[in-house]
Order: sequence, then structure tokens, then C-alpha cells
Amino acid sequence: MKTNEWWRRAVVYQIYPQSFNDTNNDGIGDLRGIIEKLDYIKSIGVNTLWLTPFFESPLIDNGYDVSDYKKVASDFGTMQDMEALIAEAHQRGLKLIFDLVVNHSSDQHQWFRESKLSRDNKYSDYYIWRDPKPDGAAPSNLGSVFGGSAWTYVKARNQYYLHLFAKEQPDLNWDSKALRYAVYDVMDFWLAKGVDGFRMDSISFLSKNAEFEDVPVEDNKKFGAYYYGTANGPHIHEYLKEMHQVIYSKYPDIMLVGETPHTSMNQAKLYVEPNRQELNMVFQFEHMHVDYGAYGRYSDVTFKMSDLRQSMARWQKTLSWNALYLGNHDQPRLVSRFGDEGRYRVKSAKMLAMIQILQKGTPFIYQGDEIGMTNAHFTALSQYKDLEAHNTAAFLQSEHVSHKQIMTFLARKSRDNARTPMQWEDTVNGGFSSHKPWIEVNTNYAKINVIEATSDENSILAFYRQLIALKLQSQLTIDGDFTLISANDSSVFAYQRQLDGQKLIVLGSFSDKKVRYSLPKEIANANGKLVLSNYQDTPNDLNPTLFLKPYEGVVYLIN
Ligand code: ISL
Ligand code: CA
Repeated sequence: MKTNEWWRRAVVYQIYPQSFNDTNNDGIGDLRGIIEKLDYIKSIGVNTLWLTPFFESPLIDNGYDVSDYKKVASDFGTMQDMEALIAEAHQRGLKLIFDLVVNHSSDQHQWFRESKLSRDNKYSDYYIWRDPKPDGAAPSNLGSVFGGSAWTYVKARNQYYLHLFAKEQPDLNWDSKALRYAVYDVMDFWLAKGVDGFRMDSISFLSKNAEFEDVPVEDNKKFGAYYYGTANGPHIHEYLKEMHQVIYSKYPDIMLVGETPHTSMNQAKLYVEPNRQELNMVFQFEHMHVDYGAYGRYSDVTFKMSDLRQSMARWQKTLSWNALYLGNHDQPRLVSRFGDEGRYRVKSAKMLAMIQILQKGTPFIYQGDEIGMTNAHFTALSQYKDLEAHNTAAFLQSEHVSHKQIMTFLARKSRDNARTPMQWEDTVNGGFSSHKPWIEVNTNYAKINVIEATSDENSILAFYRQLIALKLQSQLTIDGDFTLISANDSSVFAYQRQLDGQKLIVLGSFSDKKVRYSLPKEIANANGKLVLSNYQDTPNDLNPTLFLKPYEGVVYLIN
């Protein structure tokens, strides 16, 4: 059955519930808190929400360790709250997608509690168990994403189980048909409640090579790199097609976006090309690797704009549809990473949003980016809550990296940078909660908050509203072809969108100085009119040579 493909017109706002809005003042954001802010969210102009996990969980990895897929964690509220949230969102014309974390569950899930008891119970093969090596060692040298071995021993079975993430997140065994259908049942449970789709966590890891031989060690780590033999494994597309068939036969109109770490562009095509009937789009990671260093992600490397541009343009050219993102709950704040969080915070946040949102694909806006929230600037290890931050610090220390250097790496790249509470107003804890929040509020909340942004007609928020309206206004910005205008300029990211006779010209300067930029002839002589700029005095007519001010972003329409 052909769907109406509403996801091509979706602009998604990502909510990280524990850091969004706390209504019962226990320091943890909750579902009621989201309901309270739906009118605000709607006012940004987005039309879809993505909620990261709120399911029952021991919260070892902030909810990405689910112990019951059909229950709401009591920290976040009740099933009634969730039903109210779905109804209230729909009433405002907002669609809703949930995180589906089914590469692994929590070790507290009933499936795992049974699975670890013996080799011959109903859940025995719901997880990935392997015998020790003859000397009792782990089956292979595979490491986990968060550090350490990817294998943990369980005496009752005299076997190791696989966990690509924390040891409290055992990997589910997708080679078991019973497990796969148990997952489809979870999807059905939420879709029947009216949910409009899923963001499928770590989906590129679902199918593994069964042999688990030793793999290469990379990034100066001690264990084998977690993506060898685990990413894009032998049956991944077979399983996703099966899932698609089962689910779409009942719910033909949903949106599925997969998170695909360690997936090349050609592999990504296999997930999203429409005739393959798997997913609508994927979150790929190539452009998130532009500032990796000797230890991988945790580094103090500054990205080169040309790398970011080259990567994004490649994917624009090759995939028919992309999920567009520059930040989320796993990444530092985009203005701190790709812009200038100091003097040009407002200008650069607007320019980055423009470059991101006007590309071809579905834009994802992470909570707080619409007001230009910045990195956390934590200075003590104890301020970090993410297990990855602590494991990384311990690992780097064992490598004799200095404490100062470790703190610099974390300050630049920790996931907690994006997880500080949403800054609503200039009151205690930024209006997030009157109780001490589970993670510290950024000290800049007096200056950067929603009330402040709402009262300023030149705010980043006001700009997002204009930008999203522009994105949704015409066929050109949805379906127009993407072409890079120049691939050589060192500070200007310039592209065009084209449909029928129309062209949209998008230019963003990544420089804090004034730059001169000359357009190629075929555009230079066209009659372009300004439709959006982050400066007041940008010329209304498109000139063959532009003098762009620091972090200036401009959009011209050629009819
Ligand atoms: O952020 C990363 C590591 O630094 C990524 O590799 C991340 O682990 C990967 O993108 C998978 O992320 C998702 O699954 C994780 C969870 O911790 C992340 O929050 C989630 O987005 C395990 O469920
Ligand atoms: Ca709460």
C-alpha cells in the first residue's frame, strides 16, 4: 500500500525527557512537563516530536537500557500521562515518534533474567551467548562502545553474553525468530496507541557475524573495534524487510528512521532506497567524524568546514532522502562545535540552522538548539553523569593522558554537553525545576532561555520559526535537487536547491571575519531575491560578488 509519505514534510523536534521540563519537582523532567510545553513546541513550527526513551529502565544509560518496553518509567510518569501526551500532541497536529531500543535491552528485562539462568529455557536464545575460549577467556577480543570488553561471563550458563554497549545492556539475538516477533509485538503495542513511528536505535548492529573472531584494534584502544563483524551484518536487511512487512501491513502510514553508526553511504542506500521497503531514512555518522582524533571521538581536534561540507554533500548527492542533523543527545551542542559560542553565538547558530534545515531531507532539531544553548563547560569529573564520560576518563588515564587533557576532551565532546536541563527562564535552575536537577544547569541560563528568546524579534528562536516556515512553504525546499555551488572556498558553505525553473541559493559563512565570495557565472547573472538572512542589511538583490559578514547566512530565490 502506498503511504502519503508525510515524513517528507516532517520537521522533527527531539525531546530528551529527563532534561526537558520537571513538573513534580524531583529534579527529573517528565511526561507532564512535555505536555505543559506542547504549545511552545508547536510555536516553533515543527510538526513532529521524537521522544528519546521513557520506558521502564534502571537508567544506566539514561533509558537506553529498557527493562519493560510496554511500561512508562515511574520517574517520567504513568501510562495515563503517556496517553494524554499522545492525544494532546495529535490535537495540535503534532505527530509523535518514539525511540525503539532493540539492539539490546536492560539486563533487568525479564527476558534476560530468564535467559541467563540456563541454556534451555524459553528465553535462552533471546540474547547472544558464546562459550569461553579453552582457557576460560572471552570468546573474542571485541570491545564495547563504552569501553572494556564486549563480553561478560555468567556462571549459571558457563558462557559469555555479548554487549556492544554497557554490560547492563545485553545484545538481543535477532537470529531468533521468537525474539524478532516479540519486538514486532512491542511496536504494535505503541502503534495501536496512536504513535506515528519510531527512531530505531543502533539499528545497523542488529545482525552479527556468528563466528566472533578476533578483530582489529583501532584508536589506541585495548580491545577490538566494536563495529567489526557487528555493523551491517549478514541478515540485517532480511530482518528489516520482515519487520517492515509485518508492521506496514497493519500501519501503512508510519515513519521509520534508523540510527546507523558505522555505515557507509553505499550500505546506507540499502536501508533507505524506497523500493527496498525497509526504513524511510537513517541517521548516518560520517559528518560527526570530522573532529575525531588519536582516541577517536574524544579529542580536542577542531573540524574543517570543508570536511563537513564534503561529507554532507556526498550524502545529499547519493541518497534519495536524508535525516538532517548537526546535533542530538549524543553530541556536543552544535553552536559550540561548528559555530562560535562566544561573540557570534546568535549569528552562527542561525547560519548553522539554515545550512542544515534547507538541505534535502527531514530536519531534526534537538531541544535547546532553537535558543542557541551551548556546551556545559563542566570543570570537574563529578559534574558528568554519562557513563561514557567516566569510562572514557578512566581509559585515558590508564593511557597516561593528563587529567587536564582529559577534561578538555570531555568539555569538547561529552554527550552531557547536550543533556543539561532546558533553559526556560531566568529563575532558579533556569525554570526547569525548583529541585536540584539530576544534572547541573548551564550557568548561562540567565542570558540564554526561552523567555528571553520569545521577547526578542531577532532571536535565534524567531529565526528558526522563519526558517521552518520557509522549509515547509514550497515544493522546491522539500523535493528540489541539491547541488554544491563551490567545493573549494575555505569558509563558505554554498549550495543550491533546484526544481523546475526555480532555484534556492543558500550561502553560509563559517568565518568570524568578513569574506568575499564570487558566484559562478550561471548564478551570478540570474535575478535572485533575498528571502532570508541573519543580518539586517543584506542586499535584496543577489550580486555576483558577495561580501559576507562574520557567520552570515543568506538565502536567495531565483524564479
Ligand atoms: O555517541 C556515541 C558514542 O560516543 C555513539 O557511538 C552512540 O553510542 C551510538 O550512536 C549509539 O547511540 C544510541 O545507542 C546507545 C545510547 O547510549 C545512545 O544514547 C543512543 O543514541 C546505546 O543504546
Ligand atoms: Ca519530575
